[in-house]
Amino acid sequence: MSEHPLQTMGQQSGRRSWAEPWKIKMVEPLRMIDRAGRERALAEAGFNTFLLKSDDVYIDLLTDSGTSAMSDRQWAGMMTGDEAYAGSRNYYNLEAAIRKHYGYRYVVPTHQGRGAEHLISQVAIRRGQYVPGNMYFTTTRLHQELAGGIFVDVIVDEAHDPQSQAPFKGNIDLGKLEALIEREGAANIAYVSLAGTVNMAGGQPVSMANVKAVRALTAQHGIRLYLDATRMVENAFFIQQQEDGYLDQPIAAILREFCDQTDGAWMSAKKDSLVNIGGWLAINDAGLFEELRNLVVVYEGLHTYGGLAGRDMEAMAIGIAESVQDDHVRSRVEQVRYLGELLSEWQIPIVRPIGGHAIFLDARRFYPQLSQDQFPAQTLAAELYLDCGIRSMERGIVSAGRDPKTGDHHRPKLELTRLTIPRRVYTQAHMDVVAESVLAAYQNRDRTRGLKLVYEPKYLRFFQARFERP
Ligand code: P61
Repeated sequence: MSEHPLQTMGQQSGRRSWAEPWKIKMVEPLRMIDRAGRERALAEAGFNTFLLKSDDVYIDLLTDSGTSAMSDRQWAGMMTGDEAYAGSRNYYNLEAAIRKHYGYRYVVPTHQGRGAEHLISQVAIRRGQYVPGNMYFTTTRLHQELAGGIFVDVIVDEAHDPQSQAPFKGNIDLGKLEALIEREGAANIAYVSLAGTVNMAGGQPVSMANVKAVRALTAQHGIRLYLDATRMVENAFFIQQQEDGYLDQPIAAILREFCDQTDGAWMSAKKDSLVNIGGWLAINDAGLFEELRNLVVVYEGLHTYGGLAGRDMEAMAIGIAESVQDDHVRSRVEQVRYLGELLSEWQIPIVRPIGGHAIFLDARRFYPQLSQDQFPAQTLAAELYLDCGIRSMERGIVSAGRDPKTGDHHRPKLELTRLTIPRRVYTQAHMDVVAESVLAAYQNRDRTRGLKLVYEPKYLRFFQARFERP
């Protein structure tokens, strides 16, 4: 502990500070509109942060998807785009990067993650089959259901408890998975859908021990194991920091070891891979690849571009290599932790442990006076925007949608508002401003009223739903 009253971030935690492994070469101005303007913008957006114009947003924490800052090398790579319709050199660079860092043999590019989810769901699910997974993700589950699959949540119970301190809350509960296999029979399981980290649980990681155990169980029953690798690099960081025997292993090696347990993966490269657009699907089975290659031309584009420009594939290939650098991952996840520790210190209810890509405010504990039908997480997102123009995302009852059979709301235990941190975009000063805004909303919590849903689209309703103040 230093004897000086003003302390750096590191000193406050009794350690040396870290810093981002880059400096800023180009900037984009930010603007905060005034309170009256924010009131007007929010009402016009139906109290839905997805419907705000980004020009009306000051600090945009809606998502970490496609919002990263690319490096000078990625921008330079864009200039080497080979915009041939077929066989672009950038495709082969992308294929090599995925083979090297994720380890799968066959690669199908797609325009983004859900394009890949669509293809794998269509090819690997027969109508009526079960798809066990470690918590739902909105687009993943929808594509599984559209293909006739029935999603079953087999994540550990701790994942649904925002206060549980378990270090690997993304883990699959082997007992739940085994019970499902016994009850329904291995032939009625399409595949196991494993995501690392688990977005809806708060960016929580899966341990290496867990993926190995899941691998052993699925192999025993001849069931395939597919990975949503969207934030697997961040997952690898948590394994390095928290799981026995990994502290001296590089992120890149941990990532490979994890992926090697699985039969294939899909990816929204808009997250870990530091690009503004792109995705892929990669597998080891030649027969399945043949089917996927046939299908990708129907929905995305030829199998050597999958809906992407050559330059986008080049930026992705370079982004993959940058994304597995230890100093990059560390500063990324530690920035998220910095914000989370500030809020925790101030007794503001957030999901613990702090996850990889975002801070998830626990809206149930924030607004105990509101029932889930008054949309506490949506309300909190609205309040944060009103306070100083910060855009966050509802991850509660609105995001969970309705049961396709009964038409009732899914009622998730987790009613959360996500402050998602883009990669390489905001500074520690921005995090301080965000923390103070959350504190202001918290201090005003008793006076906050809920919302009423007035318009609801059929699919992925949270994107376009509209609300009013009752
Ligand atoms: C996000 F509100 N995530 O977190 P695509 N898997 C996983 C994701 O996180 C993911 C996709 C697949 C987004 C964007 C988004 O309900 C929403 O490239 C773990 O977005 O198609 C995307 O990848 C899909 C926001 C998606 C949402 C769905 O912000």
